[in-house]
Amino acid sequence: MKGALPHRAAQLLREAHRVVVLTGAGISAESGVPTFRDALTGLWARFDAQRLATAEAFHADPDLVWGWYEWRRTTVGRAEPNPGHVAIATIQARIPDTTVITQNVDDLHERSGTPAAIHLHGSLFTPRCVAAAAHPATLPSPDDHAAPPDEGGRIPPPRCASCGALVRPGVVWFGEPLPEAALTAAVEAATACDLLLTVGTSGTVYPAAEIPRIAARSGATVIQVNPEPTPLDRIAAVNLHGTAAQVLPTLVATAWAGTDDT
Ligand code: BV8
Repeated sequence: MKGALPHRAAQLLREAHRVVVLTGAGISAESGVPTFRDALTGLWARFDAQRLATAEAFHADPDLVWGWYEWRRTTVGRAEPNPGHVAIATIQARIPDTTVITQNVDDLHERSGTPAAIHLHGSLFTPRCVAAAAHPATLPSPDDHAAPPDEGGRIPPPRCASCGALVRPGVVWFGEPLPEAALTAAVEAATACDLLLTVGTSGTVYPAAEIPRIAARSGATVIQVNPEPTPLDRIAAVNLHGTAAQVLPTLVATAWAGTDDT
């Protein structure tokens, strides 16, 4: 990360009035939560995430897919928010008109002081049954099933207490529509913002990947934080090539250096 870029990015952030922060799996990587494509180890190492994260895969082998999500939920439960999550909560404290939009299904934004993150792809913590009524289901407590071994295992999904249908993870699978209210709120925020900070997303999954592009087309300035180049490099005014837990605290400290108001 070159020296000059953070100062330009810090000035853009300090002068912003309406901010959107869009996060992908990379923001949770330094909390020990593997990114979507890295979350395939052990039993699932031979699978493609995009094929496993589908209704078809769940109906073909519910125990395999439910076991994967329970292993991921257990991993998230053992994780803590990292300084990148905390820096985003600080941005919200400094600039009240800040909307956090995440593609992630973990709860690390909520646990780091961002209570109302918009979850475009649902959550590991809101299971529902597969019936049309989509009855909300309670999560099995760890002793409801033998705790998955570290590398995970097949776990039969519970049955809905209301109708007896299978319970599924409360996430958006490939081929499923995003929650309408979440997507509408995200598009509205991206259209109205003057600065969009995109952190830890490959910008390849749609329609979430449209959000930074909508902001740029609406006249916002885009800053990207990612250790790797992505398709979003070309719409970003500043590309900070580094990790979230390293770059974001530096960005926030530089933006508000010398100001003691919080
Ligand atoms: C839909 C929940 C329509 C599940 C996920 C055009 C328009 C609309 C749709 C499409 C389209 N083209 C194709 C589609 C279909 C498809 C799609 O986008 N396919 C892609 C592969 C081309 N989209 C869909 O199916 C969507 N639905 O369009 O429905 C519809 C409408 C009406 C009726 C019926 C249907 C649904 C997409 C949602 C899928 N669910 N998650 C789960 O988590 O199990 S998406 C999943 O993948 C994650 O949410 C994640 O965000 C995303 C990408 O995975 P990763 O690569 O791991 O994560 P990310 O992209 O965030 O990349 C990690 C980045 O972090 C990397 O760049 C890395 O460099 C960086 N990084 C790593 N370490 C760090 C770091 N950065 C900072 N710090 C670090 N330390």
